[in-house]
Amino acid sequence: MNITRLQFTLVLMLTGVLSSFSAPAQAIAVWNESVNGDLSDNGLIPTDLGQLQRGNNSLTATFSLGQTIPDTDYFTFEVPSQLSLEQIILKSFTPEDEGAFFAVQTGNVFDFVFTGPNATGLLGWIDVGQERLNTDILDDMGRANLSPSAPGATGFTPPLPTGQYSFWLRQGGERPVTVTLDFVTSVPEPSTIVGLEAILGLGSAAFLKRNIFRKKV
Ligand SMILES: [Ca+2]
Ligand SMILES: [Ca+2]
Repeated sequence: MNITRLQFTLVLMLTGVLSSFSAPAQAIAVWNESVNGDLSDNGLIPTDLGQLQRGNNSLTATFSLGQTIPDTDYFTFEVPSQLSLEQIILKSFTPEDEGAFFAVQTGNVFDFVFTGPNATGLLGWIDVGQERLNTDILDDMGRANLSPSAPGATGFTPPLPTGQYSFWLRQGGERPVTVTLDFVTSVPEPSTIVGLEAILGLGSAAFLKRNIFRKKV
């Protein structure tokens, strides 16, 4: 198939765009309580982590609902424009025989309080333990609206789009739980190809996708 100079230029542009989508994720230490201090105990003033970066944004926190030293952790961050939150990977969870509760709200405050077995006001939540180690828990949080034990959450299907989100890490027992979470962002799937199809013609775009993606395998 012959392609014109304009089409060739667009090939180079498209190659650059696709390369940016496939760049390896970087591990970024956004917050580690052993270094940065305790996350806020007050949901109305959650610790502001700022904007997430592209790649893996790592957070490590220790929390407990102990009667002697209670410590819940609230934080908020922004998923900036051009990025979406694809996954939350549970990278570590100790001790192994404990459980914890994570929840997310939209906005920069976490004002939800339990008033019974009802999650109305939450975007999503999850009961989590070591059995979910090295798995994505964002999709599970999004299915919380289907829970019969605490119905009412809004629910969602990942990725979460650009916006402000607030989180609550809570443990129901005396012993502190320590977790590391990787908040994984990426550039949303390209609509660019669709636009280029209109410019190049379906045959040319299909040719490009076949050859560019074949190169990446
Ligand atoms: Ca803490
Ligand atoms: Ca705290």
